[in-house]
Amino acid sequence: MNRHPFPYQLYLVISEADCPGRDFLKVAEQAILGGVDIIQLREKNSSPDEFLQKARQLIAITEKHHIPLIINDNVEVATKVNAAGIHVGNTDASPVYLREQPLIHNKMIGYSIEYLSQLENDQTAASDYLGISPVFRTTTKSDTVTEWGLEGIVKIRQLTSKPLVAIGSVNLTNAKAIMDAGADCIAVVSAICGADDPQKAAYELKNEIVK
Ligand code: TZP
Ligand code: MG
Repeated sequence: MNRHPFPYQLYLVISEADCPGRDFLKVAEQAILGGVDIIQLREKNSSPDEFLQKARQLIAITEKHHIPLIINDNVEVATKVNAAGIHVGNTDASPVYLREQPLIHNKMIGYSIEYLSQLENDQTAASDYLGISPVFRTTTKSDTVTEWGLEGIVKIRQLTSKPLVAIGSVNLTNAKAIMDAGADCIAVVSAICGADDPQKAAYELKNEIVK
């Protein structure tokens, strides 16, 4: 199976709450300077207005650095800021539905895989990349289903040619093994947002995975 190319390798998933005591916009910019090449804004506890405002602030930074901004599970925010894409989970608006919406249809659509059976449906086909969610259990997101592990990546890699983005407790120690198992990209929250020096953390992760 020919793998679909994916031009991004280090994906930062961020919310203001992931960066206590710090300006999340500064963390994002430092992460970009360190090598993050795609960012997702994932705001779970902010009001719709706050989400929109944060997206507006963050897209000013991602556009300045020419990297895509993906919005987690919010069509209105994604369209209003003209984000590059939208990321949805198994219980959100479906990729097939999003692909039919005039304002969304040509945006990048990411879709989290929590069950192997999701690979057999049209939703996967309608997506541009698949999230392996989570590759390892994480305290950052507690309501997860399957811990895929490296074996899960290998298995999913055999079943689809879509780009695979692994998320969940990804760090400097396991990043290379995750890529070697068949992921195209690693996504992190705490490995960068929780680091003393987000730019250095991003640089070290990127250095670990670039061939
Ligand atoms: N989806 C699956 S795991 C996860 C999300 C958003 C959180 C990953 O956070 P961390 O801190 O990189 O483990
Ligand atoms: Mg969701």
